[in-house]
Amino acid sequence: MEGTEFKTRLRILQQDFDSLIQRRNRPVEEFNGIYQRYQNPVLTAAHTPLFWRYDLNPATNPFLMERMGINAAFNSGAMLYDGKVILMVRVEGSDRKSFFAVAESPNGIDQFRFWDEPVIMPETENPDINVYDMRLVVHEDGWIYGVFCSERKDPNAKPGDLSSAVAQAGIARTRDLKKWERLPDLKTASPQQRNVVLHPEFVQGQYAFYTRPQDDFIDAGSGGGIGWGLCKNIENAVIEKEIIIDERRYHTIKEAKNGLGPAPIKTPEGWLHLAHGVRGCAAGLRYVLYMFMTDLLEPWRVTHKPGGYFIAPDGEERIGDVSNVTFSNGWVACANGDVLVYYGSSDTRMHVAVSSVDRLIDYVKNTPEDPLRSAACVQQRIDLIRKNKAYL
Ligand code: M1P
Repeated sequence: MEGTEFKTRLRILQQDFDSLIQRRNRPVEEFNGIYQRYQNPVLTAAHTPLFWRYDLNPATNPFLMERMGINAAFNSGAMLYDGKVILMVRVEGSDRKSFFAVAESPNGIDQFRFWDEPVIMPETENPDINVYDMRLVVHEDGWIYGVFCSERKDPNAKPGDLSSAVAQAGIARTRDLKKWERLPDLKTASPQQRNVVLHPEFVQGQYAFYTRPQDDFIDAGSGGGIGWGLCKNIENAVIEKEIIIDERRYHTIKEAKNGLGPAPIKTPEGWLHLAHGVRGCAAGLRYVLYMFMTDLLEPWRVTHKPGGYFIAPDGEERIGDVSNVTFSNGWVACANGDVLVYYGSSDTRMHVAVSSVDRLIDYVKNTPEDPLRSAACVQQRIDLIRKNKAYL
């Protein structure tokens, strides 16, 4: 390729990239009163900097080829930092390996821009093969923690079985989101753990974790749902006693498995929780988001559990690398009471939905619980219809 052609193509790539980053995001027309979706994903693979993907030296890359592709940018932790909204993004290279990278936005709705370099996450003695789905927590001990899934090949897999894997909760901490200290993985009685979340406050003087015990890498098996356990020492985190606080149920949105999303938001009425529930269907697994509330002083005690899903895949969200998935591991409670809910769709891209603490409290407290039987659901709806008669 001629030098001028190289430069022209690079300029076009740069212009396209800049207009993608600067593109304003607008609310969609529909509004259910609970949260407002936005038109564009806040992050996609195309938001990763060109210099992560292209060798920009005409001498070593005369065809201006994309040398190291990015496949997806999804399932992000979130927090406010230095007056910006920060996403700790699960970025997946075209080689299928995930890694973490920070993207920041001045308003949390658009203009997300990746920091120049991905996170350098130290490994443990037993190196992770894949890391993903970090939950960011500003803990009252003063550290920012990142708890994430660390995946390794199953050492007991039979010869020829190249798929069996072991998932554990990796733990790291930082003061500045740049330099990370890796701590030993969480130890529990369960052979596998995923979707582990650190509670932001000490409970009974100890660190507290939400867990998701599972027998197998994919199947929750005897893992009954979202668990809870305390641990004395975060530098060698061991949960001796794990209880299930939000169980899976037959013929619900969380029949196959569930898992906590981001760390809960503290409100005067209780802790607001966002989680995902999974069910199987002919099209495969379907992941939706749901909410519940726990007691302020006993965060393991569920006080309100609205029935049904909060967010389910919609429109283009339904399609991607792993279709029919909405997954959240990040939200931000803003000073003005807004809550920015970040969710990945179909393991491909990131979206935002905007709600508020007041709306979410109303939602969790006043949405009827799942009565678990069709006839009881009909009765719930008839009660609503008859009450509404007075207003028609
Ligand atoms: O592919 C869907 C999701 O699968 C896993 O979640 P869970 O452990 O609940 O099945 C995670 O790998 C998640 O990243 C992914 O979005």
